[in-house]
This record gives sequence, C-alpha cells and structure tokens, in this order.
Amino acid sequence: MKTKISSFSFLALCAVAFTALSSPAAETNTLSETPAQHDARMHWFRDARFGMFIHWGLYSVPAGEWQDKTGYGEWFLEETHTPVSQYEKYADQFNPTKFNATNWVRAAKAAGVKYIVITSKHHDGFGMYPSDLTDWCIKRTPFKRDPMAELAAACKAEDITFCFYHSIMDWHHPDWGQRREWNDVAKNAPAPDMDRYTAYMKGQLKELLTRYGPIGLLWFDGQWESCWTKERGDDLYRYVRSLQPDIIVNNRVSKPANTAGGGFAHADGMGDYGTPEQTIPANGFGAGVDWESCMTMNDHWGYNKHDQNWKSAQTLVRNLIDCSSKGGNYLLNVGPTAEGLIPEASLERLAAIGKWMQQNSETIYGSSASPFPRKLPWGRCTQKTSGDVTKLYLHVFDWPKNGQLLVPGLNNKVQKAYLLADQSHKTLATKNVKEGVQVDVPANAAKEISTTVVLEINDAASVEPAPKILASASNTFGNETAQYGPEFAFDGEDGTRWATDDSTSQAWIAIDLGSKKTIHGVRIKEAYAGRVQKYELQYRDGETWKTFLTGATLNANFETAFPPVKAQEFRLNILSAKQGPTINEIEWF
Ligand code: FHN
Repeated sequence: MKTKISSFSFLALCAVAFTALSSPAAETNTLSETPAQHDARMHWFRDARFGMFIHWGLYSVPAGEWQDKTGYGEWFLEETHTPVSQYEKYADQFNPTKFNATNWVRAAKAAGVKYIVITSKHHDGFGMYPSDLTDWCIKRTPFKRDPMAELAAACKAEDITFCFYHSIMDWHHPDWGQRREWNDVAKNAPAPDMDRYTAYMKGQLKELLTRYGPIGLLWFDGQWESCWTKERGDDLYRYVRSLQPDIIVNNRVSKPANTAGGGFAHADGMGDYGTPEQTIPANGFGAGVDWESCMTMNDHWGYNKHDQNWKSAQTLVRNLIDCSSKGGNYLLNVGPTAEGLIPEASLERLAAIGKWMQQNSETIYGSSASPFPRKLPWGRCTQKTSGDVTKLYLHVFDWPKNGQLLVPGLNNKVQKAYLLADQSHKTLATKNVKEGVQVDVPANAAKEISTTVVLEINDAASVEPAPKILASASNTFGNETAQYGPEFAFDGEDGTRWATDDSTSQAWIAIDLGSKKTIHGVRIKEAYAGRVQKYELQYRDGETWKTFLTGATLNANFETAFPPVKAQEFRLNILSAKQGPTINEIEWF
C-alpha cells in the first residue's frame, strides 16, 4: 500500500496523465448536446423514477459500534478519529462470503427499482473494487472477488441500470487537500497536492468507467470541502462524459454557483440533476429541473446493527409517489452487513413496496408531475399522456368518509373514472362542480398504503391556477423569495416555509385575504421552534396596524383563539427573536 500511494514517480506520472487527460479542448467537444440530445440522455432516468442506493464498505464491519457508542455508520473513521492505520485493519475482517449479487438485484427488481447506485468508494477512500492504482481497496481483504463486477453482471442479467456512487472527498489519500490529523499513514507523505489527488481520482474513475460496461449515472459526493473547486468539478464532469458520453452525472460533481433548497438541490452548477437528501422538496424544483431525493430506510446510510428506527412501507411508498408527483426520482438506500446481506427489515420493506408496485407501477414509471398547483388535501397526483388521452392517477392517502372525492380546480369533463385495482375498471360516477370534479368512490375501497383512482380526460388537464397568495414580509432569507418567500407560510404545505436572514431579530409577515373576513383564531407552525420570543397579531385599519393580541413564544403547533376580528389584512409582527424567525404555516380561522 505505502509503495503505491507514496511512490512519487507514480504520482508524478499521474500528474502528467492528469494534464493530458483534462485538457478542456480534448473533452468539451463531446459535451455540446442539443436539448433533444439532453432529453434523450436523461430519458431512462426520468422514466425510471425509482432507484436503490447501496452504502457498503469497511464501515459495515464495526456495524455502528465503537467503544460504548452505537450511533456510527459510514462516517465511522471521521467521527471516531480512529488512526487510519487502525481503521485499515477492518480490511482484514471484511470477508462478505454471504454476498450474492443476484439476490440483491432481484430483491431490488421485485421492489420495482429500475437502477442501482453502489458505493464504489466512500469518504474513507476504500475502493470496493480491485483498483490498480492503490491497494487500499477490496484486494486488501480476504475477499478475493470483485463485488462491482458481480453486481454489474447481475444488473445486466436483470435489466437493471448499474450506477456508481464515488466520493470526491478522501480521508485516506495523502493528497486530499484537507488531510486529517488522524491520518497517520500519510504523516511522512509530502504536503497534499490536489492536482495529484485529482489525477488519482480520474485514474480510478477510468477503471470504473472502462471495466464494468455502460454505467447509467455517477453519483458524486463529498464535494463540499474547500479544496474541491468548481473548476475541478466542471472539469471532472467533462472528463467523466468523455469516457462515457451517455452517462448522467449528479450536481455534486461540482459546486453550484449558489446553493438553494438544502444546499445540494438546485443543479445550478455543472451536473445533470439536483440531489436533495433525506427530504422531498415541497414543490419540486419547477418544470425542466431534474432531481432525485435520496433517503435512508432507517437513520443510517451504512449498516448499523443497533438502528431499528425503520420507516414504514407506507411511508416509503408514499415518498416514492410524492417524488413522482413533483417530477423527481426516489433513491432509497440499503446498508448491507459486512457478511454481504441486506438487512431483513430492508428486504421486508422492498417486498412490500414491490407488492404495491405490482398493481400501481404504471402510475410511477414514465409519469410526469401533477398538474395541480397545490398539494392535494387527500394525497398526490401523477399523470401520463398517450395520444390524446391523459390519465390522471389520483393517489389517495386519506379516503373520503363520505365517498365523495373532490379534485379541486379540475375543469375537464372526465371521460372515464375507475379504481386501478379494479381489474374490470368499473366506472365511477363523476360530475363537474364549482370547486372542481367530484368522484363518487366506494367507501370500502381504501388501501392501507395508497389507493389509486384513475381519471381519463381528453388532452391535457385544465386546472384552475392556484389563487394568488397576497403575502408580504419585511425580510426573506437571502432574498430567495422563490424558496423562502412569505407566501410559503400560507400555502397549506408544511414542507415549505417563510424564512428570514439568520441575523434577523425583528420581522413581520402579512397576508391580504382579498376581502374583509372575520377571524376567531390562528394556528402558527414555527419551523425552528423557540426562535420567536415576543410577537403581536395585528390587523390593518386604514394606514395603521392595530394590535389585537400579544404573546411570547410560539412553537411547531401553536394555536390560539381570540375575540372575533373583522379585517382584510392581518399580520404577525415579531418584536423579538433569538435568530432569523422562520414559519412553516400561518392559518387564520
Ligand atoms: O456524507 C455523505 C453520507 O455519508 C451519505 O453518503 C450521503 C448520501 O447522500 N451523502 C453525504 C452526506 O450529504
């Protein structure tokens, strides 16, 4: 190991290779693609909607445990500050003899997964394949097989798109710009050299993109440290696409010009799509922006034997539906054991998702985002148009007790309505009402996870635009009104919020109800409870705001009633806050 990493002639060689490899002129010509070519390259990804993430590596050996603590995962090395020379010993214990790539891929396929993203190298720098550029890889273990080759073959056999996760950050490599003090194996190495590191990483990516057949996408990660630059990221994007022009690359290859929505979401840097993590954006990122939400099934990406905080199959399926209804993909994670087994709890959930997909996969694959401007009160909607018929797939989470499902704002005349689960597609009665379309549904048709009602309409959906929310505020976080504007506190969506700059200690947010209304109370959902320390509720009377209630703190589910107040405009005036107040929802009633 030492020889490879620290033999300067080799690294000097890499440096040369680096320059040759990354001369922009050589690579850019493979990149210029027309919008049609871009759509063609993204097609499989947009059609797939559902992928499986696999975090597997040496960190699976300690299985979350160290000394008396049990909360670790794939960040074991960084969080324990274990000397790297000690951490390397886990390689001697990594021997996943129960690993069976076909079982993994078939479990994914049966769940309805269309692509698999496996960690070829995570932040600990350990290569989960036999690299020629280092022996800090699977070769170093008693497991003398190539799990990446076996998975690639199994994916090919099962028609699942094979993809790699690859960490840019590398806690093990001596040339990674931010070397860790506990990296004792690098203590005699020369100062970190990011050119040499980038050449090394490109070398490994060349191995991964030339040995395992067509790779669907590259899921980069660990780009956030300052030693990794936008220039290096943009160049890496070009390099990867020069090796496989049809490959898709996530936005974490580089650094976006600015970060919006959780830091990774908005693909405004190099990269083909955004990657929100452990969250599903309230309204997606608008038409034309590709994105994929990645999420754990419990609280860890890597295997942690103590972590039994598993999400229910219902939650996981509804998350998949939620992503599709907003035009995005869902990348659901499993963290296999060091023996090479996917945890039983994960397999159970994959099987349950598969059961739902057996009946409902047409509502997900190749579907596009909901035509409705707002979250539907009873669930979500995906749609698919073929010819001049559009199918609206209503995913009903909360079944109407009165057997009347209102589809708000839909103007179309419904040609046919039926339950997808009903093989005979028996027609359900529908009628256009002032608020939209009412569908008469059988009271006993509700399914535990989600019930699909299909509306067939001619041509595209014609939907009432969302009533404009006449909201205003004294401050909005980073002036990012599209993401944190005041209307997000009145959109009926807990996943969105009005936010203010962190330094804000006083602020107000107001709403114009369009006409005079009498209100008797208010519900306020504070996003970060405890920030507001003093506030007043006011209504506008001519040019002056009149206070009708004062208070101290709010919280995530604050509610209060007060004597009736009749006015058109109301506001929450925050007189003192510990840090930039931010509100999910304000509901006057
Ligand atoms: O640090 C990683 C983490 O270990 C995990 O890989 C996730 C998956 O998206 N990404 C990073 C955290 O943002």
